[in-house]
Amino acid sequence: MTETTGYSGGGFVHVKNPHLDSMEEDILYHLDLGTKTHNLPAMFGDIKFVCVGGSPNRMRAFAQFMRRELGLAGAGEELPDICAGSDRYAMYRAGPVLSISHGMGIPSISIMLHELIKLLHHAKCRDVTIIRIGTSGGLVWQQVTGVPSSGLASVSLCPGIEAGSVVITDTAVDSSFQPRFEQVVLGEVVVRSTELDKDLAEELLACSREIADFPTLIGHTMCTYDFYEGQGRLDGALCSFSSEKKLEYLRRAYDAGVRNIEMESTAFAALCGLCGLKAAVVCVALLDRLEGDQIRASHEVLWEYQQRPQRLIAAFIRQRLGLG
Ligand code: R2B
Ligand code: URA
Repeated sequence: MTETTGYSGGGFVHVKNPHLDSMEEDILYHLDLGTKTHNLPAMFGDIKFVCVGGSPNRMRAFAQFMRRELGLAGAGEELPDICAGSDRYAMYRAGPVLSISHGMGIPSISIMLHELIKLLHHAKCRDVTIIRIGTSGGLVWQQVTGVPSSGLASVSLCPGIEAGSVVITDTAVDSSFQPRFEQVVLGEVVVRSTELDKDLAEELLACSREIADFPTLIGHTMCTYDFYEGQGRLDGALCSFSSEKKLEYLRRAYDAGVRNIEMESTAFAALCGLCGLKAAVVCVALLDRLEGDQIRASHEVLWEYQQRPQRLIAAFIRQRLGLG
């Protein structure tokens, strides 16, 4: 069974569940919010941008950064965690921007997104843009096929990406490089499209041109169910393949258009697409997976890398709000 992307009338979020209407109360358990306990339209009705990312600390830092970028009162002060009653996810607000953590992997982001999308629906939010800002492993393919100094042989250098580059995803693909997300529902596999909003990706790329100090590109993002074996790493507790097999797989991924690898994009693209949300995925590459598996950069370097998607999204939001 295949499901296709949905578009929202009037800019509202589409929940596609007939049972919700007959529920007297909707408890968003993992967010510690609910339709009876909270006035969701008053709390969230004016949200226009939702940014999601793996780590609670990073999403708090992003909300603080956005408060400064938007010139909001109280910038620099401690921000309250809207989901403080739950220790699963953290949520912060900066004016029209909501910043939420989703943990690692598809099951974790799926639970958060179901509840977040219902929250946006109950709050009657309109014209919301949602962006995942995250980290990833990059694919840089440099194949030397000869000795250049001899003047006889040729060198073919495929354009790749260096660590610290930011990848804006055009299509999220699974570990067979297919643009699909498979969800098991009542024991049956349901296949969902993982297309993302192409215009939004181009708008973000145009924004990135104003931030000159790091490379940004558009490419496919491969989403896996695991960080180690699932991403072809040789350094997990289990590994049954050779270094050559690993490189051959990553090379095939590169040839299929994959420029980075992470663990949430297919589920994110599928859920947001079906519910009519304009969605983008913007991830920094922490390393070049063709050079190694371990993340060796210092904490300072990694921290600066992780700020790159945040800076790009801040520039985009400022521009959308006419502040840029
Ligand atoms: C990127 O980084 C995490 C693994 O280290 C995972 O959540 C992802 O997608
Ligand atoms: N996140 C991933 O999922 N993979 C990497 O290699 C780095 C960050």
